[in-house]
Order: sequence, then structure tokens, then C-alpha cells
Amino acid sequence: MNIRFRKLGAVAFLKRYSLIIATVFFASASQAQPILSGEDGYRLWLKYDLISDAELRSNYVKAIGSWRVDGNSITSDRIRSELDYALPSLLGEKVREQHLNNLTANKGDSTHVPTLIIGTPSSSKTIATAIRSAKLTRQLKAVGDEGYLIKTVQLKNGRQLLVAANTDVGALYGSFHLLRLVQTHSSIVDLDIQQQPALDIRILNHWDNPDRHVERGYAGQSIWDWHKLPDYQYQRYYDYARANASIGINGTVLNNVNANPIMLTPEYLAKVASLADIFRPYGIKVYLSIKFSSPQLLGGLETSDPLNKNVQKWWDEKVKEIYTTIPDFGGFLVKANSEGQPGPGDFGRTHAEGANMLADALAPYKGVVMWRAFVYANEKNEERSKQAYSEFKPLDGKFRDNVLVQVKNGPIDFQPREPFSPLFGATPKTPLMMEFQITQEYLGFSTHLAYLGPLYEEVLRSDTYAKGEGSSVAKVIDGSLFNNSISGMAGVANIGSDRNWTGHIILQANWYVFGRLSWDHSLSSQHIAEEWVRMTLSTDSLVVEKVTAMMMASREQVVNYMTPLGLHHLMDTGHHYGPGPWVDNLGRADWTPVYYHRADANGIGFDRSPTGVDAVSQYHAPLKERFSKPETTPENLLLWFHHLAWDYTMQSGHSLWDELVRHYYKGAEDVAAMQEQWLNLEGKIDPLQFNQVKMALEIQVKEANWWRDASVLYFQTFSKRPIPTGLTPPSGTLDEFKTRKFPYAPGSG
Ligand code: GCV
Repeated sequence: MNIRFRKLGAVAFLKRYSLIIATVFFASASQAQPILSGEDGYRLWLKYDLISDAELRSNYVKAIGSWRVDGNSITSDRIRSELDYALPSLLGEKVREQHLNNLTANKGDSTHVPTLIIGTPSSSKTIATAIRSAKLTRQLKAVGDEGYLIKTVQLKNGRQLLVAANTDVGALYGSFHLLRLVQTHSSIVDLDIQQQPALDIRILNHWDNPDRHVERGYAGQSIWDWHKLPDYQYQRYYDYARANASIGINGTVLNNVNANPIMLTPEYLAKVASLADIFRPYGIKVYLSIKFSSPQLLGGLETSDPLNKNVQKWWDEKVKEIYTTIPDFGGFLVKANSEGQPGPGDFGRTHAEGANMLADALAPYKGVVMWRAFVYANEKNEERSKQAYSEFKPLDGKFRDNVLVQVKNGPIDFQPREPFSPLFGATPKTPLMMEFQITQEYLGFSTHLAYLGPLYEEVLRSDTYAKGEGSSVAKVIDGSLFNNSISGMAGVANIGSDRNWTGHIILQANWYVFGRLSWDHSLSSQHIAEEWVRMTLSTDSLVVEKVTAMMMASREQVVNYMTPLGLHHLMDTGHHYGPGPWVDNLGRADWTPVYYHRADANGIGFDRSPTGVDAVSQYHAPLKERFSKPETTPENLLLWFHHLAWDYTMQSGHSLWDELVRHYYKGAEDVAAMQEQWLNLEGKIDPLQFNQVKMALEIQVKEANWWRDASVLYFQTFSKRPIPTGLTPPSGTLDEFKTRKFPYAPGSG
């Protein structure tokens, strides 16, 4: 432009370019400048940005400015590439040069032993000697196949940092741990860390279909491009594996539990195998959801009866074929006799008979069956929250050793708040896996900021009293309470093809917290949130403090503006987007919100006490007694267990009606306040990240108000009471809210 300006002269230049100048001027006057560079979220928490504090950097350089990964496996290569990329990025380019020089000089020269050594006693002489001389042999043994030690030790050549493990995958986990310490600017002086996972199976469940639609997915299409697999392998697959390994996730179920049998065809197994090859070096096994009627649908058999010899043979052969293609295949996830899916019940058989048939086929290869307990049926004539317990409790002890029963955290379905499922603690002889939902089917999709760490923590720490006080859900699922030999935790993924993976940058933290808790359920969700903020958004202490506080409060805000005081399942039909407490006309009563809130002229809530459907009897004492009476039921679960009069007096002294309305208002107000807090951080956060969250918060504020107004107006038609003084009455009309339709809301089933 400058050159042209000089050639043309001012007047001619203006004539020729006036239109462009005007367009640029008016465009910039009317809308924000596009941001052409910045953090779009793709790098997740593995950003490895340069540490700007020179002193801090030089301290790290002293301790880990040179490194060596011993071992010849692909996993060792992966560790090497991660460190070779991460450490110079974090500590400066000089470190890269230094490291390369060291590596060349190192050959046979003991004066150049790097300050950081990573490996296993069998892959590394240095590690083997150090472990022996530091008397760490027993400690290392104790961490098992996936654990690791990170130790500062004094060796002949001086102080050295060791990341030692029994396997290369353990060394990989240890390396990510060390990187996390650096990324969060934590001290690495005199490290003495011993880690091993609390649970055996730490697994994502993708509800992804072969056509790339993700059931309950709100972050674009499935990341698996089945059509182009096995030949086309996106970089994203590798980055997915890196991200999972960095938080200890060691398994992935690639396809929807509402399974398409095509996944078991040779053509698709080849595609699955190519993903397994990518994930293997990262310690991640692949698993598949299967359709129970596959012998009929794929094999042309007349039945899928699990006790039929031909059916058993079909599965034996299919499993053999799978292991020929994928030697370390993890196993099957099964949704059976649930929401229209086929299952052993179709042939008069039990869940145990169905699961055991598959377990027998998988056992020779050490595969497992994860059999879901999410079952409920109209014909059962039993209240929905009770059905999983009724069905599975009598089957305790009847499952093969390689079967885990996978139980949703609450008795209904991933609501913003539910009590823990009474199945936890009810089946001493059956290992139960936790199933959490990471994707926000019922918590505002991917536009509502709801950090789920506090929800997971609340569930894991709940006391089941199965063996007296201290029998937490965490102890049930990690196998320690009943001495089960296998354990696991599953999270329904919130990952999609969106550039930032989860549709909303902060919701990456839900994937992160799931992984971290599945590795160590004793961590606090607050600690994990802080860690995530430091790695993903900023290490600036103000940002860390403010954003962590926002995240920690966010789930309760959603509870307040959607389903306060134990209300549940009030979302609109099918897609579950927005409020629909009035919906009363679906195929099944227990799909309708009116079934759950039971509002009438007398009051609101579901009587699950002994005077009602007696769901409380499924809990151990003293919970069953506690939940039986409104006075001893925690108020945040009150309407889950009780139907109470609008004038019932709450702990605050307010009537139930006033308290309910106040919760709705508080939820919406808190979101508006959160929006303000975020806006105050402008300039302290990368502009792309900042803007993404800003836009999502604008939507969330609108939708929180919508939830509040629609719910309050609707319940007011029963309570016939005024909005409490001091609160501004809702602006819209109930009729208008009722007419809102969203035929194309994402993620439908
Ligand atoms: C995959 C709920 C969801 C369904 C989901 C089901 C399940 O009902 O709405 O989309 O199906 O749970 O967990 O199987």
C-alpha cells in the first residue's frame, strides 16, 4: 500500500481506494476487530508456553535443563518427543541447544550425565543403579505397572532428578506429572513423589455414532472420522492420546452405547485397530460398545439368547477376530434392555447371564465387560429411581470376575444434583464402576459454564454407610471397601471436532478433572481447578484466584437456576435444552418432567419416603432414616425425597415457595455476577480465549433468566403465591415460554 501511495499521489490514491477505506472505517467502527492470532483452545492444558519469570526459569533449567529418556519402546519415543517439545518451550530455546549439545557429548562421557533421567530399571542402567543405591527398590515395586517415582537423589555425579517406573507407560505418566509441576510453576526442589492410580480402568465413553453424530455431544461432530479411517490419521488423534495420558486416562470406548453393530464388522475393526495403534504407546486401550443382538444382526442367527450354544460360539469367534486385529483390546461396554436396546431380558435371561456370556468370550484375552446398570422400563411398574437397584442387587455374586457393573452416579440420569445411586455399597461381591457424564446433557450443553469437579467430588465423598461410617462411594468404586479385584471410572466424553475440543474452553476442565480424579479421587476439585487454570489460561495469581472461584461456584449456580432443592429432570423434551417443567405428554410417564416434580395445589416434590414410593429403603442406615423425614433430609435434596406443602418452613424461616423462588433468582443473579467477574479479566487472558467465554456467558445469562422465569411462572400456577418481595417479577409469559421449540437442538438421541 505504501509503495502505491507514493506512486499515485494523495488525491488519486483517495479516489481509487475511498470505497475500501470507508468500508474498513465503518466496519471497524461498528464491530470488534477480528483477532488474527491467539489461543484458540486446541492445545488444551498442554500449552507449554515460555515461563516469563527469568529467575523461575533459571531455577528449572538448573534442575531439568538437560534430560535423557532411556528405553527403546515407542512409548519411550513418545516421552522423548513430549519432553523435547515441552521443556525448551517452557524454559527457552537456549535449553534446546544445550540439550542437543549434551546429547551429542553424552555418548560415553559420564561428566555429561543429564540432570533429569527417565526410565525403568530394565531400560536404564542409571535408573537401576540409582534405585538400588537410594534404597528405593521396594518403593518402586509398590507403585505397580502404571505408577512412578519422581525423586531428587544424590548420585556420584551430583544431584539428579529421576522419573522412575516399572513400565514405560508409568514413566510416561511420571513425565507428565513433572511437566505439570513446571507448567503450574510449582517447586521441583527435593522432589519425593510416589504415585499410582486409585482405579484400574480410567476410561472415556464416547457416545459417537458412525455417521459422526455425537449423542448428547455439543462440541461439533465426532472426532473419529470413520469414513477416512484407517488410512487417514488426524494429528488430533495423537493429541487426544497425549491429553488423556497426561491426566492418567487409560481407556476409551469409541462408540455410542446405543451401539451400531457395524462396529464389529471386519471393515470397522480395521478402523478401530488403527486408532488402537495410535493410542497404545500412550497406555490407552480401546473398547467398543456392542449391540447385544449382533449375532442376529451380523451373524444371521435366529437368536441372541446368551445361553444358546451357537450364540456363544458366534461371540467366541468374534472376540477371537477382534484380538487378532487388536491384541490388547480392552473389552465391551453394554447397554442392554434399556431404552429400547436389546438384551438378555428379551430371551428371558438375566443381566448376569448376558454379561457372563460375553465375559467368557473375553476372558482368555484378559478383556472385560462393563455392563451398564442404567435400566428402567415402563412394564416394571416400579418407580424409575428404584429399578437399577431392584434389578442388580439380587444379581450380586453372579457375575464373572471380569465383569464390572457400570452405574451412573445418581439413580435417575446425570441431573445437576442427585443423591448417589443406592447401588453403590449394595453389591459387595460385584465391582461397580462409576459412570459420570462429562458432556452437559442436563447442565446447559456447551454454553453454560458448569465446572463439574464439585459434582464429582460430592458423589465420591458421599458416605454409603455400607460398612458403617466412612464407607464412601470412592471406596466402593476403588475396590477397597469390599476388596474387589478390579475397579474403574467412566466419563461420558464432552469432546468433539470443535477447534477447542469441548465447545467452551473452560469446559475442557471437566475432561481434565474427570481424568485427575480417576487417577486420584482424594484430590480436591478446587486444587484441580487451580491446576487447570494455571496450565490453560494463565499463571497470573489474580486470574487463577478469580477463575478458580468462578469455576467452583458454577455448578451450584446451574442447580439453582434449573433444579433447586432436589428438583430434577425439568428439561425440555428429547433434546433436554432449556426448561420444560410443563411437559406431560411423552411416550413414557417417567420421561416427563411432571412425573418428577409432581407440583400441585398442595405442594411440590417426589415422595420417595416410606409414605411414598419408599426409595429411601434402598439406602443403608442411617441414610434411609435421614432421607425419610424432611427435617433430616439435606435441603439440597429435599424435593427429591419429599412432596411438601408450599408453606413448609425451610431452615431459613422462609416458606418452601419463597425459598424455591429465591434459589431460582439467586442462580440467575450469580451467573450475571460471574459474567461481570469475567469481563474484569479482559487484558489478563488471551483475547481469543477471553472472547469465547465472554460470548458463552452472554448466552448463559440469557438462558439462566429464561430458566428462572419459565420455572417460577409455571410453578406459580400451582402455588398461587406472589413472587417474594424484593424480587422483580418475571418479564415474559408462561405461554410464550411454552411455545418455544428447538427442532435442531444439538446432540439429540
Ligand atoms: C446414550 C439418557 C440420555 C440418552 C443416553 C442414555 C444412556 O437417557 O438421554 O441419550 O443414551 O441416557 O445413558 O444410555
